[in-house]
Amino acid sequence: MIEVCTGDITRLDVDAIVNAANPSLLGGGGVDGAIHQAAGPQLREFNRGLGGCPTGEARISPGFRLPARHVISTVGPVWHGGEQGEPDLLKNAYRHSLELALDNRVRSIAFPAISTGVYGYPLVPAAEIAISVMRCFESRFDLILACCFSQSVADVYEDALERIADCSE
Ligand code: AR6
Repeated sequence: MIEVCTGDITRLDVDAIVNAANPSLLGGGGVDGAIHQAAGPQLREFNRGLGGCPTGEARISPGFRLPARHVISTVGPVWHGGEQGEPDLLKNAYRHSLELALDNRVRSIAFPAISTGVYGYPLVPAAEIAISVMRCFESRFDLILACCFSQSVADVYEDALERIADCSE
């Protein structure tokens, strides 16, 4: 099942929350800053040992002080106008996060709107990519949550969820 919710992803009691990280995996602003703040300094220490993460890939860490059991960090693309492989990179970020979750027996997972903040990806196409990849994995999870920080973002996701009913890959 895919659901859209509004609020702070760091509060969610799910098997895994996904972080919209940068390639260092050592923290930053936005949702990344909030997750590191809530998980505590052990997340940064743990991630130091992971040696970074290229755009479109994903890495897993324990949740430390978070209610979530795991943090899956992925790196979405920076938006440069759409002609530099951004859609495929964003698709890969979602796909690799979900594959890594399955490898770790995660049954419930929450995603923020990857790349749509500091990285500048336009919200509507980003939400369409998020929902279409989620549709392809839906049957293998109990719950995939699209965790939106504001109601206006949630509205865009709800619309995409209605329009995109199946996995098209
Ligand atoms: N819970 C859920 N969503 C949130 C939260 C939260 N606590 N805080 C922000 N958002 P962004 P990006 C939303 O900028 O575009 C960092 O510095 C936010 O409103 O966090 O992938 C990293 O280190 C937006 O809708 O991520 C990277 O350098 C969405 O999360 C860079 O930002 C994503 O916004 C990554 O940029």
